Amino acid sequence: MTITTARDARSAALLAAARRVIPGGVNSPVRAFRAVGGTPRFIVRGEGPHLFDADGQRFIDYVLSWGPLILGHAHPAVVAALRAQAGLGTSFGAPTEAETELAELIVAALPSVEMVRFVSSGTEATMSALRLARAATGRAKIVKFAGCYHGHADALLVQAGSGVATLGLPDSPGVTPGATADTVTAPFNDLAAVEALFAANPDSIAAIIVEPVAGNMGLVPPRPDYLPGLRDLATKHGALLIFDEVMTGFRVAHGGAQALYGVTPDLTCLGKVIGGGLPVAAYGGRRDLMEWVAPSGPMYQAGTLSGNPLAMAAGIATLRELARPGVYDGLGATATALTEAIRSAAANVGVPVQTAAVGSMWGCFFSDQPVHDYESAKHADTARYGRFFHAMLDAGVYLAPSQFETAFVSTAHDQATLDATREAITSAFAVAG
Ligand code: HOZ
Repeated sequence: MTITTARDARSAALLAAARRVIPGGVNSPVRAFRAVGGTPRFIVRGEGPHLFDADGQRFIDYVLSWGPLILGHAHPAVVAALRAQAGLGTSFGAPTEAETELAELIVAALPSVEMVRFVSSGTEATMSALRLARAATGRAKIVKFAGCYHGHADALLVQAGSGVATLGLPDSPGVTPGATADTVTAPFNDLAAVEALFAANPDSIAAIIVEPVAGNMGLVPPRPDYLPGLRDLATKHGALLIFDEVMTGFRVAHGGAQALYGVTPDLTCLGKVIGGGLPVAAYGGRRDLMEWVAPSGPMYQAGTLSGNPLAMAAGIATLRELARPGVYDGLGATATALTEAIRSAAANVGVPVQTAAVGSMWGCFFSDQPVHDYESAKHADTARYGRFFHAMLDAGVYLAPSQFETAFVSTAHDQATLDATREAITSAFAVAG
């Protein structure tokens, strides 16, 4: 039973209406507050670091549309670019110069990406990158890691993080055994397990796909030897290494996790930040691989709204802002300050907590054990997270409604925002314990 309060009465009414025509009343399960209880807030407006809900409340937002809004809500440069493009037309289904411009910004920033193909969602990007890896290697199997989430394509919905982890689903009905027969899994941060998969599947693994910084089982950074080790294993066994940088691309560093950790993947998936809040994703990589993609080569992949001009305009405006000197240092300092605030407030009330920050991604687990993979992430106290989440919400701070997600900061999160969040953290620990 959902208890409605004066603070969420309008959201509750809107949810009831939505539930009549939309499954669960939401268009993506992670929005539904299922793991924390209560009413998902219906949002009417965003501005800078703030969200405003249908009941007239203001929240400091650390979800930021699940990562894309690295400049905060309604950044003037993004809004101006969208206004200008909207007046010229919203979709042509034909090439535009803006597609080349955004592609050039990406190629210039990411060391491993020589060519890029735009799609409309992260799911499409990972699904297409896998098809490409299979086409180029002539092999069928893929390695994925428990707790990593690469969108909802059938072959990747195996031991998946994000909403699948939040809802505690073993696997999804509708995904046939055939669709996942070529997906083999290993624990994150465990190189020996990957070596064992290669030994058990000789000459048949097309690719390893990994979130270089896992962000869909909560935030779990890679161990220092992990990404270089995956690179070596892929090369040694003739497989491709795919970095799913949908979350980390242009977020943990201008050049993504591959620049931060100095590891070169063969293919990269992007999304979120590159669309500046509009539906854009991409896959890219070495020229010889990307030239397999139709019409250059035989691997088919297409999309009516791919390279959509509004989305390109928002992406270009965002990446231009991110090229300013010092942007990533500032973002990283804010994220680190937030984890320090959580650690110190937790210590004051004797609550065990593990925190992590990588660039502008940050997170915490209510656990007395270090978290390095999905098993250790699942050890966290999700009931305590739920209490903390609601205490923060009551104090005006909007976090992800699940222990198994990552928090983000934007360039709009200034000192005043940080100070207000610190106060909220202290009061939330006092209330939620
Ligand atoms: N990667 C996002 C959250 N972990 C996806 C958001 C969604 O599923 O709606």
